[in-house]
Amino acid sequence: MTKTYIRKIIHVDMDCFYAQVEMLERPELKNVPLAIGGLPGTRSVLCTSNYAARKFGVKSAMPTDYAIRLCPQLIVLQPNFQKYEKASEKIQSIFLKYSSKVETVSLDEAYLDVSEAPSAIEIGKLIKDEIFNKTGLVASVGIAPNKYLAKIASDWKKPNGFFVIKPHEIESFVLNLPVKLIPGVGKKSQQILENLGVKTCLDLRRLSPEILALSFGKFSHELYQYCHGIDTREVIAHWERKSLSVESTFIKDICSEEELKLVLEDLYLEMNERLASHLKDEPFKKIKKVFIKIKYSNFKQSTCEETLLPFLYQEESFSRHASLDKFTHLLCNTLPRNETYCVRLIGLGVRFLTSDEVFSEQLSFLELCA
Ligand code: TTP
Ligand code: MG
Repeated sequence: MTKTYIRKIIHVDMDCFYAQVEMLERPELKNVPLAIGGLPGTRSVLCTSNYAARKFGVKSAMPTDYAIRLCPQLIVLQPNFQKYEKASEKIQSIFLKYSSKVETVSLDEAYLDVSEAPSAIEIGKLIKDEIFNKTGLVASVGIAPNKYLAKIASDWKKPNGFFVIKPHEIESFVLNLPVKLIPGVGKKSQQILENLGVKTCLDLRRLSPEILALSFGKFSHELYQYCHGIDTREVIAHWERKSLSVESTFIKDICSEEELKLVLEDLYLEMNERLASHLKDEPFKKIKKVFIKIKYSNFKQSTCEETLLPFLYQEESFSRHASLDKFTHLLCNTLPRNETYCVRLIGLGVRFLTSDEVFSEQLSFLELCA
């Protein structure tokens, strides 16, 4: 008789990460509503908020000014990414002690495949404790036989959560699961499902495959699998940064090209600093594209990008291959001609050559030499 192979996946997600890092440094902020993001009066949005602020409805991506209307006593701090990256590095190094298969999703979130270990629950507890003992930060941990359920599990009892979905519990857990928690089900899909009378995975299972395919096309296959608790995605041990960008939302819309060019100059300097800091540990990363993003006062967005001959970042090579002039040119190409406009946000960024692309680049070079 063959034994079915059941995976053991742990998902770790730090609680209100940026806010927690700040609260650790300034304990007086611990029990007051706190948010991290752009300052009031600047039309920026929040990155996150602590749980005291969430009681007022204050959450990520909310405009700061709106958040303050909901919670007038809200304290807003500007983000300090270096601090969060430092905390994240400590957490990542803890993960690597417990599994070589760690997929970093973002600064505060990772999947670990611990299928070979006798007890995923024991490892989950050890990780949670070690994160707290070494950093003073609290994580929520979810454990399940696949990635999608492990992620739902880590969110299930947040903050300071620890929740396990064992293989034999999947069926009963999934039946009552609201479909809005399925990965990839956003506002649009939710609306379609609601129109079809679907709220839970059980409702979803009752839909005919034809209706599912008609309403969701290719996504219907994943939906079918998720509502049956199935997710075959592997934990991919290496995460790579594919792009890096900086942006600025203006206090007042800018309606002139000359003014935008001045802002671009500042952003270009910031971009250079961020690249230097990010790439000091990855000096072999090559830049392959540059892009500009513009958001107009009516919230419409346009982007324009240019492909470059891939080059290694250095301050000198950057100013040569991805000069301020190049970005200015992209900006002028993106702005509408013969039309008035007002811009609320401008961003600029680079895309990196991925390791797959580096590999095929090397392969074609070897073929050329053969
Ligand atoms: P999340 O893990 O989504 O949020 P969180 O850690 O703040 O809160 P939770 O307890 O619900 O996990 O994101 C991690 C960090 O990423 C968050 O602290 C700030 C940043 N972030 C943004 O900058 N913008 C966003 O829209 C979101 C969702 C997160
Ligand atoms: Mg988090």
